[in-house]
Amino acid sequence: MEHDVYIAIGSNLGDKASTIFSAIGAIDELDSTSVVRLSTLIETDPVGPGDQDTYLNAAAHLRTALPARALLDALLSIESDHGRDRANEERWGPRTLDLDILVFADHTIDEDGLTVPHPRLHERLFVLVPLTEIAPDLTIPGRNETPAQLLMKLSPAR
Ligand code: A4P
Ligand code: MG
Repeated sequence: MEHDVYIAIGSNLGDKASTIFSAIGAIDELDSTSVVRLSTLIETDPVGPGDQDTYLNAAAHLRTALPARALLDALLSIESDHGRDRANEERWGPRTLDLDILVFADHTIDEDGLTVPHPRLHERLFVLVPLTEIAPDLTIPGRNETPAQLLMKLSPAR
């Protein structure tokens, strides 16, 4: 069975745009997975410690027959293939590529190493802006609100 999945993509190290396009290509080549839609790449100020470069952020709509855990493992290995070095980085520090599962069909998952919908989705402008572009009316499981509604709540505070 195929699932509609939404992911967040971020990069703030190296050639950010090339990394993102290459990662999208790699995702499209995964078994029984295709990229349906990619948002505009937006430049965003870093949320996190210290003196980091700006990010390029995007969101993508995928269709996949992979289970959520298999998709996560595949995304983590695409991150490594693009120079992500988790062993030597700090939380929310610079990274070549971050691929997060935002929404996996109507599933809510809370397992070791996998929480879906993504627990910080609703508070991140850099996630909600591109997600609103590609899926304004998607109902976020567990929140029963759309990206557009979540974005409107967030905007006045920032
Ligand atoms: N994990 C659990 N749930 C998921 C999920 N739904 N999708 C686990 C992906 N991974 C998930 O991830 C750590 C572990 O989370 C993974 O091994 C996986 O098992 P990570 O990629 O090392 O950490 P992360 O994504 O940096 O962590 P976190 O805490 O989710 O960070 P956020 O909240 O996503 O923030 N500023 C700008 N402007 N743009 C950004 O993209 N990103 C971050 C990361 C901070 N500041 C940013 C940006
Ligand atoms: Mg991540």
